[in-house]
Amino acid sequence: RHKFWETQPVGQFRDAADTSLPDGPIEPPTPLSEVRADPYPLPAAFEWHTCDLDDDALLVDLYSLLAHNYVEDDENMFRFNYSPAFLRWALKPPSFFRAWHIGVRAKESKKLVAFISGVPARIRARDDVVRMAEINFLCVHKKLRSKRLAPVLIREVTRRVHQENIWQAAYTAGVVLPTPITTCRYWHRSLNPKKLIDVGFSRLGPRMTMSRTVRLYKLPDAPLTPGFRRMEFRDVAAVTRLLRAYLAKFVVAPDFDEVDVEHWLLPQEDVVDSYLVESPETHEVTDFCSFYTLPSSVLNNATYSTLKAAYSYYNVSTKTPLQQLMNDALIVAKQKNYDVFNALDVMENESFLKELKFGPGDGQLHYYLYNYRIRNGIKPSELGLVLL
Ligand code: MYA
Ligand code: JJ1
Repeated sequence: RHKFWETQPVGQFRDAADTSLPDGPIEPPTPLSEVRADPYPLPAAFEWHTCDLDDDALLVDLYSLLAHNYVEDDENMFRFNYSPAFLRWALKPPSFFRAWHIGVRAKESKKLVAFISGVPARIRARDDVVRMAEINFLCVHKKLRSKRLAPVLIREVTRRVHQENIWQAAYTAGVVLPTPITTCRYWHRSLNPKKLIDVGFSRLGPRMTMSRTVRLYKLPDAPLTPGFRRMEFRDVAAVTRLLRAYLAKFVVAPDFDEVDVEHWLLPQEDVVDSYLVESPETHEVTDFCSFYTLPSSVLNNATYSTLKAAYSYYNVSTKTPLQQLMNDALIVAKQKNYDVFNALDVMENESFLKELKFGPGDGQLHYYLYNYRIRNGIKPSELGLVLL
């Protein structure tokens, strides 16, 4: 059934019942001298191109490939529209490898027709902190689909990851592959209900009018929690402490240090937003919340071309109740003109989704590890990892 995935060191559907298999790496590393030295062959019309994301022209080519050919919802009404600034942020974290930004171009026109990327991360599974690659932005141009190019891209990124002596990876997908460690649901909180209904993102509920719906989703004009403010550079150490202590509670989570927190959580306009609560009395940082900006193109609508969406990222509450903290996140997102606030049912998110009027979406997100088995998988609430 899965001609490619059956050959890979991932949990196989047929092993699901076998409880004797241990947690941890599925196969051991091989000596670096045994890692294949040259790129996998591509069909004759194409060539590999290692991408330089500091090159603005290349970045725009990557942006356009994804804007026209990346992930859509099941009814092809919306398509993710990652911005160039977001792509640079996502792909150039501390100690990134340029060799892991892998393009495929048409030899003749030099047009970028496919892409896959990895970035390095330390991810903890139970008590094991593992160096991994986070694989993302796998994309094949619509005109080149179903020609088995994706397995070539995956093998090539695997080879380049192995060359750095890294043997595990984490990735997410909307499709079921062998085999998810967990399956999460997307939840959506309307901020601009009229527009969401106009573009077909949501529907008027039964026995609801537009004006009742607008009233239902109304939010205060400013955050309610005293001491709630944007995160700044001087907060990196305090936020790192909060986040490390919090993420320790989950079965699978990133192992963030201050350098990671500076990159992944310090606010960048229209890319990532982070807020915290600083106690007005003690000036202690007690709570933290964040979201990233990922618009979607609206396909086939006469009035609107994009939806501005915020995606819940990492949130930590020690003093302000999580529900109150996230309500403030909704308020700032509304003030910043987002149309919708999205969240997965990971970590403790279930505790606020219904209360804050999120509704379940029609999309799922499956989480995977490469060459690392987690027997029986985990629940979404045991997952402390958000990929972009
Ligand atoms: S998930 C986002 C993926 N991108 C999109 O959905 C964008 C729109 N779609 C496309 O561009 C294409 O449809 C793609 C497939 C490129 C997805 N993950 O070439 P094919 C398997 C993994 O004929 P195409 C993200 O970015 C499929 O089961 N495998 O198909 C994370 C089949 O294999 P098998 C996938 O449609 C990516 C084979 O590919 C996915 O032209 C993580 C068919 O190939 C998918 N999303 O192209 C990648 N979709 O026969 C894995 C299909 O066995 C990383 N397939 O069923 C693994 C870790 C690597 C590093 C390891 C280091 C140690
Ligand atoms: O955005 C998604 N679904 C929306 C739009 C559905 C349009 C028709 N298919 C949705 N809207 C309902 C919202 C409503 C608001 C008021 C309260 C009740 C709910 O459900 C979905 C997620 O739900 N998104 C996708 O399908 C996009 C792809 C998701 C898989 C992503 C793969 C990621 C790749 C990894 O790197």
